[in-house]
Amino acid sequence: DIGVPVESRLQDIVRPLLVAPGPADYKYSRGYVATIAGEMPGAAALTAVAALRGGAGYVRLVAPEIVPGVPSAIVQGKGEAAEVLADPRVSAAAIGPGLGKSDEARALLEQVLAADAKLVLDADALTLAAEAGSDILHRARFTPVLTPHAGEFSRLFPACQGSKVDRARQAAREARAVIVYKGPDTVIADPEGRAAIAAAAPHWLATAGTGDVLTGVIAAMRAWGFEAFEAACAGVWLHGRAAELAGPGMIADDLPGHLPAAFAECL
Ligand code: NPW
Ligand code: AMP
Ligand code: MG
Repeated sequence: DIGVPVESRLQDIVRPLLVAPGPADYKYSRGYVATIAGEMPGAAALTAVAALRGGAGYVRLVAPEIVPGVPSAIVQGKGEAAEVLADPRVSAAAIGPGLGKSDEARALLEQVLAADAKLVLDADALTLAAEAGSDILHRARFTPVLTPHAGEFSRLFPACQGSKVDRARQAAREARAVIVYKGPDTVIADPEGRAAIAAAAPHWLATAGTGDVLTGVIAAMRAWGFEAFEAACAGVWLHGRAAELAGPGMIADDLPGHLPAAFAECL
């Protein structure tokens, strides 16, 4: 009924889009990302570093006070989320990794859904949206990107049926969002019925925190100016390629450091 063929040559979608910064660029012009994390400093750090390595020129991180290993990101306390999101230079916002499911987390999600920014929603933000009813996602001002793993997908879209591609497409229409349904066969689907499959990522991506890295990379692509579907495709490809370059035995902390080499292959 949707009639658009599944595009599995992800690299063909991604390669023409990735360009190096030019002489007129400066940190704010390259994309300003706000990442909103609540409780877990590790996840917050992974998302923020990944947004920077994904090419964002500026990352502001709303997080618990102590965040390890992200000197390039500007860290602010949770009470300052509204102020950060109101900054007109913020072009994309990521929420979910390390957010937690407290009342405070729910309030942060509401603030992000009201923001004038391109959104990437993952992890606990998806679980909170499932509790609130997925219609809450319709509040987003621009087509959001949602990056559920299988557990998060079934919480948010319990009624979707059929193959993984079918379920991703149904979810995209229902949520009016681009869905990145993760796993060894990640499916990226948009509300118009386009879909792409990334089935070549190495299985050693199955380790704690790799999803948090993907969220940051896609947020960087959104901040750069990619449309939601293209940002998701680019993020998934770069993430998988970085994992290949990192090799077996990698941990999520290693992944952002391999993004520049993955990028360089596209230029
Ligand atoms: P089961 O029990 O395996 O059958 P949750 P989460 C189910 C942060 N992190 N992959 C699974 O079912 C995240 O950002 C922080 C995974 C289980 O019942 C979040 O904020 C890190 N799960 C928070 O932790 C590094 C699958 O779903 C449930 C599944 C919780 O995120 C790690 C798990 O989902 C982590 O990223 C699949 N393919 N299929 C840090 N360093 O700070 C089914 N499930 O409970 O939302 O937990 O994904 O760990
Ligand atoms: P999360 O569960 O949110 O931490 O995300 C895990 C990341 O690793 C996602 O990008 C998944 O697509 C990827 N991933 C998980 N398991 C595998 C696997 N067996 N093979 C390839 N990629 C995987
Ligand atoms: Mg996750």
